[in-house]
Formats: sequence, structure tokens, C-alpha cells
Amino acid sequence: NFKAGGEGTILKKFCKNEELCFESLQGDVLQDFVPGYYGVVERDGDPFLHMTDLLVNFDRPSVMDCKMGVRTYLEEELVRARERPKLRRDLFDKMLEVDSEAPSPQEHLQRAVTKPRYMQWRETLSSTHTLGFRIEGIKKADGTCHTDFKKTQSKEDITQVFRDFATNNTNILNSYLSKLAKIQQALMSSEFFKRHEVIGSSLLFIHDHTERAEVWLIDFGKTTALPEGQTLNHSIPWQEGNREDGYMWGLDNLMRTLGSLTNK
Ligand code: 4IP
Ligand code: ADP
Ligand code: MN
Repeated sequence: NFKAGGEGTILKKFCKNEELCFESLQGDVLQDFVPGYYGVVERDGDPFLHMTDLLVNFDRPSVMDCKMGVRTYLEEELVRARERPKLRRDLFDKMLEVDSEAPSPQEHLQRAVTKPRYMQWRETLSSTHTLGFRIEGIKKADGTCHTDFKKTQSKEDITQVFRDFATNNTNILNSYLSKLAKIQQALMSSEFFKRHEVIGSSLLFIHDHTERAEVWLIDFGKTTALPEGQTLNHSIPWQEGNREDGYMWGLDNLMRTLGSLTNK
């Protein structure tokens, strides 16, 4: 999905939704917290979004991807699955790999599940529903990748993963917390945030042995503008039709969880 873009930049496979988001983010208070954006470029006939490589100023960085919000799929995907359910074998197989008991008897018979069914199962198994965020993956300084967090749900387990990730370094943890507080402030005054349903977007945590630590908002592939005049609260519960994403509630929980690591 990514290519080198030259001079500290990368190219991400083009997605119209994400392009629209990057365009509306220019000039918004959130601009300082998302990758620099340099427009659409073509490589071998395919379009890409050209953006800053966030890892460029780090020396052997450690990276963590936290997916934000209480919901990870679009309401339209739910509507579509109800009207014309598309049965997916690949998602059934991914489900089976984690828990052979997860699919219902009927799903076992058809050897397939719908996408919302799979996404909802992932949400309840992880901390998405209970905390409004989840750990998706970690890349450590030594280059190893860890993506076995599908069942990481409890505050205790998440705290432990964060502690390990930050090598229990209080400077790094405090630095992350103060970045998150700045992001929270920016979100509260952002016109972009007010007018967008933010689904499947992540906070990217990056640090290295020099104790440099940064947090960035990334991945706007499923972030969608609301109809003119409509806004979201980002903290109240989602009910089908209200398009709420629980992003702010999740950020609050994330900050509390991280905070519990530094004040003892
Ligand atoms: C994936 O599930 C992720 O949720 C993807 O989101 C999503 O892509 C995939 O849907 C889904 O199968 P796992 O993480 O359990 O593998 P992301 O790209 O944000 O990680 P979408 O297209 O919803 O963004 P499909 O439909 O691409 O399989
Ligand atoms: P996808 O839409 O395929 O899920 P993401 O935008 O979430 O893609 O990016 C996937 C991963 O790539 C992230 O978890 C992060 O590690 C890395 N990544 C994304 N954007 C950048 C960036 N601008 N600079 C450096 N790494 C990035
Ligand atoms: Mn993603």
C-alpha cells in the first residue's frame, strides 16, 4: 500500500475519501498533527497520495498504531449488508483463526460472514467497544512487528502493552501524554473534526532511544464529511443513524490509561 516518495516522503495508495480529508485538513488547526500533504502523484499508472514520512527524523523508531473510536465500519456498510448481504469467506477464515467458536452454527455451515458481523466481532473482542480505541500493531526498534492484539481488551492488558512499548521510560510516557493533550485541545477547536465522521483512523505513536516522542493522526480512508450544517459530538454513544464515532471518548480513555502509568 506504500511506496517511497523521495526526500522524507511516502506514497500511499490513492483513496478518494482520504484525498478529500487531506484537502479539508489544510488550514485547519489539525494540520500540525497530520502528515504533511503534497497532493496526488502517479506511479506506473496508479495514483498515490504524497505525504511526509513521519519516521524520517527518528533513529530506529518504535511505532504503535492505535485505532480510534467505538465503531470501525461505516453505517452505509451496515445498510448494504442488510439489503444485499455479501458473504465473505476471507473474513470467516480470519475469525476462525482467532476463535473457532466465534462463528454461529449458521455461519459455520455457510463458511462465511458479512463484513459488519466481522467488524463488530473484532470491536467487542478488543477494547474498541469498552474503551473507544484499540491497539492494532507495534513495530519495535529491532524491526520486529507485533500484531497479536486482537484480544487485548482490559485496561490492565493495554497498560502493560504501553509500558513495554515505551520500555517503561517515564520521559517517553510523559511526552506522549502531553502530545495527546495538545491533540485533544486541537480536536476541540477543529472545524474539520466537527464536520467529519472519523472511522478507522489511528493515532500513530513514535519514539526512539533519544526519547524523542511524537503522536500523529493518520488514515482517513473511511473519514467522511457530514452533510452541510451537520456536526458530531464524538463522545456520546453511537446509535445507527446518528453517525457518532466515539473518537473523543476513546481519546479520553486512552489518556487516562496512559496516565495511570506515569503517576505512580
Ligand atoms: C480489516 O480487518 C481491517 O478492519 C481493515 O481496516 C478493513 O479495511 C478490512 O476490511 C478488514 O478486513 P483486520 O484488521 O481484522 O484484518 P484498516 O484498513 O483500517 O486496517 P477497510 O476497507 O474497511 O478500511 P476489508 O473489506 O478491506 O476486508
Ligand atoms: P491503511 O489505510 O492501509 O490501514 P494506514 O494509513 O493506516 O494505512 O497506514 C498503515 C501503517 O503505515 C500505519 O500503522 C503506520 O505504521 C504506517 N504509516 C502510515 N502513514 C505513515 C506516514 N505518513 N509516515 C510513516 N508511516 C506511516
Ligand atoms: Mn489503517
